Amino acid sequence: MLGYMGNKGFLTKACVVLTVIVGLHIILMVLYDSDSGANKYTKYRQISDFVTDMNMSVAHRKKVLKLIKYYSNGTLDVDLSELAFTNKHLEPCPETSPLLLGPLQVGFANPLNLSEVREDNPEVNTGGRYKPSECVALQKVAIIIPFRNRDEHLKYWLYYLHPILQRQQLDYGIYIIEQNGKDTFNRAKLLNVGYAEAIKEYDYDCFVFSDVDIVPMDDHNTYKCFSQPRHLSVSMDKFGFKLPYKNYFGGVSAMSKAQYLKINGFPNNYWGWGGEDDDIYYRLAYRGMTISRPSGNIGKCRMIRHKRDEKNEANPHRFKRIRLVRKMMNQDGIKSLKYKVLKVEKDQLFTKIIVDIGKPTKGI
Ligand code: UD2
Ligand code: MN
Repeated sequence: MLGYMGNKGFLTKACVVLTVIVGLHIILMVLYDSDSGANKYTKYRQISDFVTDMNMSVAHRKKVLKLIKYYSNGTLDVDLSELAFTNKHLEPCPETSPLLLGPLQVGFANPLNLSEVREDNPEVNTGGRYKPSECVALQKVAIIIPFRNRDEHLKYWLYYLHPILQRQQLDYGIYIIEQNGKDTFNRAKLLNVGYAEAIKEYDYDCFVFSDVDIVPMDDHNTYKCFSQPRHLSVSMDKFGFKLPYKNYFGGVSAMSKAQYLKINGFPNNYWGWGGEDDDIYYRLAYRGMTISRPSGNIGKCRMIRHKRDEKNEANPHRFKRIRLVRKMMNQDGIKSLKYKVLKVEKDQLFTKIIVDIGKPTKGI
């Protein structure tokens, strides 16, 4: 790890030094060629093209251009943002991001201000979208959060998760799926809506489904997909940092598009608290998949303490429904999903989609 970093650091430095020398040479040629009639922008453009030809990453190119601008002593007074930076020379990101920090301090005592969270994450774009500028992300991940009336929890989630996801070098987008109205809450149906809406917007290949109140305590717990469906919230504070039972799949999970479609998505008819996470587990098991998990240490998470929400009382039908998974999973899922989008709100930190998902029919 260290050896690799050291070597890369040396090469980067050598490359910057070489480029700056050549760059300065060009600047001198351009600046002293007063007959050329070229304006400052054209001069800068020429240098920019030259740097592109050097086969550099965008981040690296930006650094070199800044240096050239600095050494030109203000004579090249052009805003860097005016220049188009293309991604054409980027390498794929490494399997493990070199930006990870390891164990993190997570607490929920200090009140948060969303505008500060926005300022702290200047590289996150409208809709909560980000992709690394230093390399091509290995996965395009939609993060889907079922939501109603949990604004305080959402602030903490955004505060902690945006920096983590950026360090994980993911190409990601955040989707808050808000159930409209006051009928009984339906977590799994909201997750299906999140999937359906996210794929309309971008070619996502991985979907992370997360409660709004869970924050990972180690950034090595990457919010991406694996060859088997992934359960990420494996050791939670509320369960004494243990898995509560072997087949537990609640909290935070990740599935590739193929894994999700293989189980016909999630059930739409679990109204109220409980059971839907076990239904999803059985869908996966019945389709021959196994659960992938990080180690208990890497998979540590905190859940913000809360009371059971109104209109999310324990679902009395959950035990009966669980016994019917094998039969129901073909009829009920993403293929039979019906809902109506009422409003889409684009914040810098997230896309919020307010939906009408109906209400439970009698006997369900
Ligand atoms: C557990 C599971 C959760 C789910 C649930 C049963 C853990 C850590 N999580 O969560 O994945 O299986 O049991 O349904 O064990 N929500 C709202 N507004 C509401 C109600 C719920 O936004 O009024 C959302 C929110 O994202 C919340 C999630 O639904 O985090 C799960 O609800 P919960 O936090 O009340 O349930 P909990 O903690 O028992
Ligand atoms: Mn919770």
